[in-house]
Amino acid sequence: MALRFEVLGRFNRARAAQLTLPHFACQTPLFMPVGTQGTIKGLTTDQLEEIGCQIILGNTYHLALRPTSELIDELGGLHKFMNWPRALLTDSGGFQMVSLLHLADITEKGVTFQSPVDGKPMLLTPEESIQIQNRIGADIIMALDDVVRTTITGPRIEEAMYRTLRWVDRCIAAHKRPHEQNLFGIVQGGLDPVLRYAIGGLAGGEDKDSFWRVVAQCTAALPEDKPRYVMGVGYPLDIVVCSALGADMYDCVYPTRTARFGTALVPEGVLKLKHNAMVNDTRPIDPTCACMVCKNYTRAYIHCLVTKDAMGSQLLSYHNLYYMLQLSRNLHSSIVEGRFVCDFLQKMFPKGDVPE
Ligand code: PRF
Ligand code: ZN
Repeated sequence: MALRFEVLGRFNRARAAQLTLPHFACQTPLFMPVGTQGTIKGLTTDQLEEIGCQIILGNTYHLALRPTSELIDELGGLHKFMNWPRALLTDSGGFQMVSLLHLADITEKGVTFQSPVDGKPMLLTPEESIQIQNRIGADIIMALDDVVRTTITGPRIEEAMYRTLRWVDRCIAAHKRPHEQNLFGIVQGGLDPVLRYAIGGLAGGEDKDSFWRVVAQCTAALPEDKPRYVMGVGYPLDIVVCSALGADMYDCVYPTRTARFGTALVPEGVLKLKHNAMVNDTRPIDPTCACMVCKNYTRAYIHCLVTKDAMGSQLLSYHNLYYMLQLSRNLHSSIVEGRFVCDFLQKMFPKGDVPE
């Protein structure tokens, strides 16, 4: 087995655990920054280690197109190629194709799409997704799933749920490196409580009530001794709530994407650095934050850079990822110490108001 999952503490349904992978022993709840193309936009791998990043997510679809999985394999695998000694996870590619290419067509064989390189039709099968991910060499690889929008209803959701189960068997059969890489299954099922067995396919625009309800239902049904990963989540509040419901792992482009639009994550919510009020504000982004950016730069300086110079989004990405990783660490220690993050909710909702 290429994975060990040890629960170190519990608080009601929340768990704090150590997830030991071939390249790193990670502490959960675990936020995984997204490095689609083999890089977290704007940060070096040294900086990622410095802020305590434990695992990075890469996308099979993007890496397979460029530089190609064959080249990554030839050059010694993704860890070596991107100079990242800690853990990596690759997503299987189906979700990215369906969300990026509206022309993707799903049949029992796999996902057919038009190559963005030459426009030719291409087919990604469960076997091929696993073969590509075996070449890339991440610590965790994901099964190819049939992803449908959570906002649709009817028989298509049931079809996607059963097809994803059939595909996971094909992925298991195709997996050639089970001693070095862990294959994670994904179960689809939309928002229908009858169809739902496990977690995936959420964060697609459904309301929080339905989303949290499905996570609660899934974590109750999933094995206690295995990590539970909610894909594509999320916002700080979602990570806190899902962790309270017993989920362990998350990934999201939000902290780095919102940074590029000039938004910082702070305990009170968000701070818009583009705002005119920042022009002569000499405070750091977050006076309570211990990151390199908050120690060294003012809001006024970042306001001046933001959208004008790449350094603006780099500094904001650094702070935002530090915020998410610090949140994960706080969740871990508060669960172990039996005081589950009341401070997070008090700062985010000082008037006791309820989010949308
Ligand atoms: N499946 C895969 N990747 C994903 C998701 C999914 O359902 C989501 C959630 N919508 C984010 N990333 N394979
Ligand atoms: Zn900071």
